[in-house]
Amino acid sequence: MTWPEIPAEVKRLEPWSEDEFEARLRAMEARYHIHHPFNLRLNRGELQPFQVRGWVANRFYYQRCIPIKDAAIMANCPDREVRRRWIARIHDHDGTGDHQGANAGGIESWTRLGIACGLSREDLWSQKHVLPGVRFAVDAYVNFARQAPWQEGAISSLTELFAPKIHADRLKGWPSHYPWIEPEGLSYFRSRIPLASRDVEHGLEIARGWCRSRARQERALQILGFKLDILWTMLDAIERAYPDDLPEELRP
Ligand code: AHQ
Repeated sequence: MTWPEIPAEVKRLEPWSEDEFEARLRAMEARYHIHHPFNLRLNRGELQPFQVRGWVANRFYYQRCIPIKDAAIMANCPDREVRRRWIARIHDHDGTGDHQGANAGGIESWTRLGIACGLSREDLWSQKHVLPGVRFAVDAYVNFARQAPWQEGAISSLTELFAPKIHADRLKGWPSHYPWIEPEGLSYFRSRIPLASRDVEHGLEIARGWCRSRARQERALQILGFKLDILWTMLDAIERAYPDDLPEELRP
């Protein structure tokens, strides 16, 4: 990653207090993809079924790459206590035990969301609908996690500071906006809210421990901005690929 240079005079400044540092991370909410025009239309019920299906099929690529990203962070992490907590993220997505029902994991829940929207399992797992811009953004996230210090990889997951609201918006609006979606397809969003809060707690702990200097605090803001750009760029690609007047034969 070629980060913008942090000026030497900034690096020399005293670090922000922990509260100030966290407030600056949270202030980046303005760049969260909840504010993206495509997401605004999605959560206002203004999209046609094919546009929702396009979003679900592309976001599936992000979801199935999350445990790969988390495994990359773990592979870089020598701290057993951190790994003992971080591995929960992999189980949340890949499932545990018999991998059936409630143990099937978030990727399976997202598959069920796709089927509830009228896509097939093969539509999702074949990656046939994955757009270049979505693939490049998601792969940039996975490759960042592989190459960065594990603490920086952990910090990049802190976009979930802002995630509970976006899931709540879907649960509140979609049943009336999109009655054609089987209601049980929304269970992923319901399951994610407590998990996001748990993960953010751990991510903030790691960020506080790692970012003891102003330079590292500034880098943390750059990392969070990078991940916010990944989420935003995915919606840019999806919005452009699925205009309202997309010819019928090209619609997912
Ligand atoms: O479903 C999401 C998820 O499992 C994760 C993991 C986390 C990470 O490790 O980066 N981020 C994340 C997010 C999920 N859903 C997104 C959404 O809008 O549904 C939000 C996204 C995030 O905020 O990073």
